[in-house]
Amino acid sequence: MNSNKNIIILKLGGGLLTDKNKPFSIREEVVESAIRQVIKANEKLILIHGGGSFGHPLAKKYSISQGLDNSIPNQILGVAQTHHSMNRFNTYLINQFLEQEYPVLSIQASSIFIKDSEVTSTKSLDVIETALDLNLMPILYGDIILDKQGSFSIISGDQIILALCQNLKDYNISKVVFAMESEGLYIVDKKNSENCKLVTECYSNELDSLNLADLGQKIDVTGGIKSKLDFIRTICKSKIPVQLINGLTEGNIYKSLRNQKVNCTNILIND
Ligand code: IP8
Repeated sequence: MNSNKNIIILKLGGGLLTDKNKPFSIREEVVESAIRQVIKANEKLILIHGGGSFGHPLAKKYSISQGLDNSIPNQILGVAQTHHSMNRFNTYLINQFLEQEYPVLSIQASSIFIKDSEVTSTKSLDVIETALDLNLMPILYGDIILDKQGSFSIISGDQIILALCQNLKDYNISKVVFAMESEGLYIVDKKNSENCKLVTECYSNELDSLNLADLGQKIDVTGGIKSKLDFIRTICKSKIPVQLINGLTEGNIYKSLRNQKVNCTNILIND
């Protein structure tokens, strides 16, 4: 049963925090600014981060999201390396919080989620809820996920968010914020098709009918913008609004966490 304990889920996109084209490269100033804003906002939240250049190149090299394939040399080693690489990236973020004496707890998705063919399940999210009770901010990240059918895959930050939206018991998620590298969704301007216009507000059931502008979004192993829209629709079905913000604009993360006005895309839920 949901009590009145409200939290926000914030995802810091991997493309925001790292240079996806250069393996193992952290955009240090972006990370530092994001962490500073999270600490300053000091809201109860679960932080999720993506894989960026620590996850996607390795996951792609070993085709991890396609599952076990004995024809791929060293694929199992690749699973271990992908997990470890994400762990290293996560440790970098955790260290920054701890240096500022902000209590955070790293939780590995590969330890609390398992797949059985297409279904992702978890025995319990108690560890996350108990951490929240203790004001210990849980940080989860895109990871590898094992499959009971003797295989494995990738669990993206977005999949983790969805699982949290559907399974947290004692916390009410007031919104999910995706900090990305653009203000949100852009549509082709009807008056001038050369231009595109930011969608500042739209209902989740309107997402399908948007004439989205192609901003050349990079496709990653977990699906890029199309799959993000599918996740957003499903999150909204749990009656949770979604906000897409530009994490590169100084102050946006803080403002969003404090519910201040941000130039961004707000996806509202239908009653
Ligand atoms: O960046 C992917 O997480 P995402 C994680 O949230 C890996 O899609 C390991 C590629």
